Amino acid sequence: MKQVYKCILEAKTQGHKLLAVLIDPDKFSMNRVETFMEKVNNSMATHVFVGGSEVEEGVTGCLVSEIKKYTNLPIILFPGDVTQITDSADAILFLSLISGRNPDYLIGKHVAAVSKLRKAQLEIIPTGYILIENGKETAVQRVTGTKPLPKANNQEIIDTAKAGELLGMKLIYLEAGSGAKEAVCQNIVSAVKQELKIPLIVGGGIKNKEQLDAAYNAGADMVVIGTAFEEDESFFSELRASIIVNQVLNEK
Ligand code: 1GP
Repeated sequence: MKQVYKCILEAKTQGHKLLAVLIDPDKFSMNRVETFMEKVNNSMATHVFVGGSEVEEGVTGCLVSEIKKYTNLPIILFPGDVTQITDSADAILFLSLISGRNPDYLIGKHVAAVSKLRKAQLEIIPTGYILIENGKETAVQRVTGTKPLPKANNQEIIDTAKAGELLGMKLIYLEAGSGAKEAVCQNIVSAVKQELKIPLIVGGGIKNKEQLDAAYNAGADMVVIGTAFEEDESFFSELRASIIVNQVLNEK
């Protein structure tokens, strides 16, 4: 059994940056899995996240089983709803939407998930999920009926992340939203990073290597990218090329 959280903690301690490729079952057809995963395996990706805001019941389980045939990377559920829980993954981000004030996403959905989780072998990783304003309405905002935290209010974002850590959450995820116009800005990432002892995930609107590096340099331990890979699979080659350049430079 993969020890997913332990490996994330070890990577953080050693300064190894992690990259999760997000696959949204609602936007992904089953017949793309094999070729897509070949590209994922040949890239710098370290994890696969599976989940979406609105996914038909049963689809996530089938997709995870198919992905598993083609990769050894850990597969982590990033569920928008209880119906997306499937035992075929390795772990689940047990998300609390701590930027919002909808009790369903702070405790209600968690209670509803327990009967499924009790029977599953999934590693459960409690995660404080913080939605940050990015200039347009996101699916998370619409589905959960919550407002994102204003991006200008650094202190509220920092305090929210710290409150999540103090509540015992094991990861904090700063989210601009899928396909966000603007990724979470570097000063927010670095300010939150300075407060936290637990690993920090950053996602939403990251579309190129410069933005990926900017998130890492600001302090993200793991970055999540979905839309950029969905829209242009050549982004994988861009990442592959940069790994090779780094290897060559390191060997000199
Ligand atoms: C969304 O953070 C993830 O929940 C990834 O966002 O699709 O914009 O890469 P993108």
